[in-house]
Amino acid sequence: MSQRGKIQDVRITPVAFHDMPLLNSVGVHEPYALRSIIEVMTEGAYGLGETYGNSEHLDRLQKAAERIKGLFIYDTNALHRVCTELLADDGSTGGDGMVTTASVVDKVFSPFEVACLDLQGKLAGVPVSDLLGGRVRENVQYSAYLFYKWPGHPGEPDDEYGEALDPAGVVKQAQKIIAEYGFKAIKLKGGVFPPAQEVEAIKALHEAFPGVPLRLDPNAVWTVETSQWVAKELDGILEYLEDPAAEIEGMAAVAKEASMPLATNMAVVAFAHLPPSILQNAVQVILSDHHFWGGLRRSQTLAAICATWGMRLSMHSNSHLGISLAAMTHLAAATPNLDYACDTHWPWKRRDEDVIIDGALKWVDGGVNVPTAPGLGVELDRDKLARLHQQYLDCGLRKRDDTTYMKKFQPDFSAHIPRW
Ligand code: GKR
Ligand code: MG
Repeated sequence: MSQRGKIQDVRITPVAFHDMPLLNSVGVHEPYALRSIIEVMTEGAYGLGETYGNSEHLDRLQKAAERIKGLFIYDTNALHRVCTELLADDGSTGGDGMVTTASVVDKVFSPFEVACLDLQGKLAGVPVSDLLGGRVRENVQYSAYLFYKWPGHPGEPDDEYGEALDPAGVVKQAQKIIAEYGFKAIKLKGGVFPPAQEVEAIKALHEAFPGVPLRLDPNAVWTVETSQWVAKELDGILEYLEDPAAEIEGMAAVAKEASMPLATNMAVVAFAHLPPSILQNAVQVILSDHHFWGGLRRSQTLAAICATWGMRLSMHSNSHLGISLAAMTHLAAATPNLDYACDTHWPWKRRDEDVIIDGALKWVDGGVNVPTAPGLGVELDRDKLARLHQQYLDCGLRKRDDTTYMKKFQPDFSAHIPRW
């Protein structure tokens, strides 16, 4: 092991950025989304990582940060080992308000691995995509990720996207988002209205955007029977149906009848879930996400498993900032079979709110050009970081809780599954 690249310090800064009232099966997004920004320091250089910002996760990150000092940025195996030891007695799945739960170790390890790869790239003068095997594409395509939404947060003026609560509103949202970014695939977050209404929304999108691949994701709120009905209704229209029913067993039952592939970021979210899912042919597309699959290299291991077992690969997203977008883009650029348009929540954040210096990530034709500068290719803007950290301190949110926020306005709301 090289003696160069010893981790001298680790800094973790929680930040908050404005979010829009996006509806989903568990409620509605709060006015702010939380993230943690990780800096790993060595030899006068720093590497960046970005991950969830809820306090429970932040606490684990801080504990891990203390333990990884003195390790080498090249020895990510040691890093993973330290996270495993640290979290040995942690039985939680680290879900905390999100619809996806996964391995806590992989979640904690991920941003440190990304930061180490950023540093490795910076010190070697090569982009992270080179460290991951080299770019197989110069531009990583993303999908137009549509949400049913309120016009603005209650009590606040309408936001730039306005209301989308019916098929016409969803089509209008798609037109706006596609006009701005040029996306060539569309995903609708469902699980909000009765399934027949969401089926109508997809049919309206199909009519408005003929030939554009479409996906629907109700986050597992439907029964197996309802999922099978939706699959039949949308035969020949959906590119894939994402998490219609809950758990591997539910997905396997739907898959037996559905004509389109089923995708998941809920039933299979950790390596341990792969064998039972493969045995039952429960899902045909895994939505990878380096934030919970254990970083970029473990996501490539997942890609290899998918290739071996004939599953395809797409990418899941949660509300995120530019460091995550850079990491997602390098990963997809260097992973040949990650070839569906990836999900991103990017359009839902304010353009001027981020922690990186403007201009490094270029949106072209529905995708992001893969940065070619060393490392992730993005640099921290310390003024912006300070601003978003202050916003974190001021906003008072310490975890994501879409359900409680929803209940403030609709007291009878229930996040019970299955709902339809
Ligand atoms: O942002 O509301 C949301 C989504 O529902 C998100 O939490 C999910 O994790 O994007 C996600 C998904 O594909 O399930
Ligand atoms: Mg999903």
